[in-house]
Amino acid sequence: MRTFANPVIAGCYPDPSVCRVGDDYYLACSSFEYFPGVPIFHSRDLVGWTQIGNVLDRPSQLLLPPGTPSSGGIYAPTLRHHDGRFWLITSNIPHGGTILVTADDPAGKWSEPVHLPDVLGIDPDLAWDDEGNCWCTFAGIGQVRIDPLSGAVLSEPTRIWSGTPGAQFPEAPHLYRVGDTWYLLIAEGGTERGHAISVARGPAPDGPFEPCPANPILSHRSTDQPIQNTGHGDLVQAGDGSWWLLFLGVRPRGGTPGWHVLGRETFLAPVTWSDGWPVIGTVAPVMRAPTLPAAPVAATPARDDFDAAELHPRWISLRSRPPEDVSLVERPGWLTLRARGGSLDDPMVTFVGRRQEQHDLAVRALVDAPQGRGGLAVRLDEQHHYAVELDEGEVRVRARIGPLSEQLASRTVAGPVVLRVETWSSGPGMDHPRQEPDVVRLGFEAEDGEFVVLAELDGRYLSTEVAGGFTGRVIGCYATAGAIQIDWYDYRILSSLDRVDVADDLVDA
Ligand code: 6LW
Repeated sequence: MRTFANPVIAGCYPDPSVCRVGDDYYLACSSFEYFPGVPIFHSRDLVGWTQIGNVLDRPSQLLLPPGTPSSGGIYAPTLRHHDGRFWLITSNIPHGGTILVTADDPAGKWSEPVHLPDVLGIDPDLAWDDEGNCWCTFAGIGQVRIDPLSGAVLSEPTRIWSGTPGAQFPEAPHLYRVGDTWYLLIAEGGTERGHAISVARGPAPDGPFEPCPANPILSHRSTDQPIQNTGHGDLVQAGDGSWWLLFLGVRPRGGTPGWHVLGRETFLAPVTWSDGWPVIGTVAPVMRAPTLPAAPVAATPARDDFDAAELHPRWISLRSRPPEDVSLVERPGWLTLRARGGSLDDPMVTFVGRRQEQHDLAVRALVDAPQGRGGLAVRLDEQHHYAVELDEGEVRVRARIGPLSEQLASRTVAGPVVLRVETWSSGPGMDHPRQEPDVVRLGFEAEDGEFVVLAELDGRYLSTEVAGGFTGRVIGCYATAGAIQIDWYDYRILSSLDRVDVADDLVDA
C-alpha cells in the first residue's frame, strides 16, 4: 500500500484553497503580514506540492502599511479555474478590503487587483452557475452576486446559512455544484481546538440550504488525535473521480494545553459520498495515498547560497520588500539587508525568512556585519521573537516575550560568523503537564564548527497559543542598523542522532 505523510504542506500555510485543471492541481494559502503574499503550489498527485510562486508579488497588488498588525493582512483566498482562467479572491485586513486577481498561468504573472469595496466579509468564495452568474459567498454566511471583472456587486447581500445553531464563527465558505445539487462547505467553531467543517446542500447557489444531519463532518475536538484544530477546507475531485479535502490543522506539542509552533498547516483527507453527503475519511499523520500516479516532488534544498538572480518564492519579508533594502547584487553571491527599523519589534524591520516547517531543525547562516547590526531570528510576531545577532564584533542573544525584552548573553567574535539556531521538540508525548513544546537553542559556531550555545529557551513563548493570532514561526535574517550580508542560509532537519547531550554544549552566559 502506498502511503503519504500529513501535513502535505508543512509550516504556516493555512486556509488552503484548491482547484484542478486536467491532471494538475493548484493550491493557494493565506499569508497575513508577509510579503510577497498568497503562496501558490502545484501538484500532480495531491500529495507532493511545489511552490510555483506568490500570487501577490508586487506593491501595486499588495500594500501592507506599517499599521497592518501581525495576523492582519492577507486572509483565506479562494482559487478557482473558470472560463480558461485562474481567479483568486481574498481580503487584505484591515486596510485593503476584498480584492480579486486573475492569471492565465498560475505561476504568474497575476493581474492587478480588482477591488470589491461592497463585499464586506472575510473568506470570500467564487462560484459560477450555468447562466454565467458569479456568486461571491463570504463568512457569516453571506452572499452577493458580483461582476468579477469590474468588482461591482449586482445584488443585495443575503444571509444564506448560519451554520450549526450555537456554534461560533461560521466562515470559510466554499460553494460547489455536484450534479444538480449545490453544496455549501463551511468552517465553524473557531480556528482553535473547537474547529470543524460542516456542510449544507440546496437546489440553487443561493439555497435554500439544508444542513447535513452528520455535521460537523470533520472535527478533532475532544479527541486524542495528534492533528488538532482541523477545519477550513476545500474539496476537489481528482481526475480519476475520487474526492479529496485539503484543510488546515495543527500539531501541538508539550503538556497542557498543548502549543503549536509551526502555525496552521495543510492536510489531505479522502472524501466519499453517502446519501448525497460528503464523508471525510480518517485524518492521521500517515495515510493511504491517492490512487493517482505518484508524482514525487524534489525536496527543498537545505542551503540557499544566494547565487541566483532572485530570491526563491519561499522567502518572505515583513509587509514589503523594497529592492534598496534587500539586494542580491550589492555583494554578488550574498544577500544584503539594509536596516529600516531599529529592532524586531518594529513592523517594518528588514527581514527575509522562511517558515519553520519541521519541529526539529538546525538553521545556520554565515553573516558578515562590518557596518551593521543584525542576525538570525525565530519570529512569531513583533512581540514574540528570539534572535542571535552580530554587532561590532559581538554575538548576542536577545529574546522578546510580550512586554519583556532581554539581552541574555554575548560573546566577542572576529569577522563573519556562522549564527545558529536549533529547535528540539518534546515529541508527541509528554513527561509532565507543563512540558514545553520544544527548546530553542541559539548561538554561533566556533572556528572548528562547534556549536557554542549561548541560550536555551522554552519554545512555548513562540507558539500561537501564547502569542495569539493566526500565524506560526518564521526563521530568517534581519538587519536593525546599517547593512548586514549573508553568504548562505542552511535549513536542516535534525534526527534524534543529532540530539547530543544538551548540557554539554551550553556555555555559561
Ligand atoms: C480565516 C478564517 C480562519 O479567515 O482563520 O480557520 C482566518 N479559519 O476562515 C485567518 O486564517
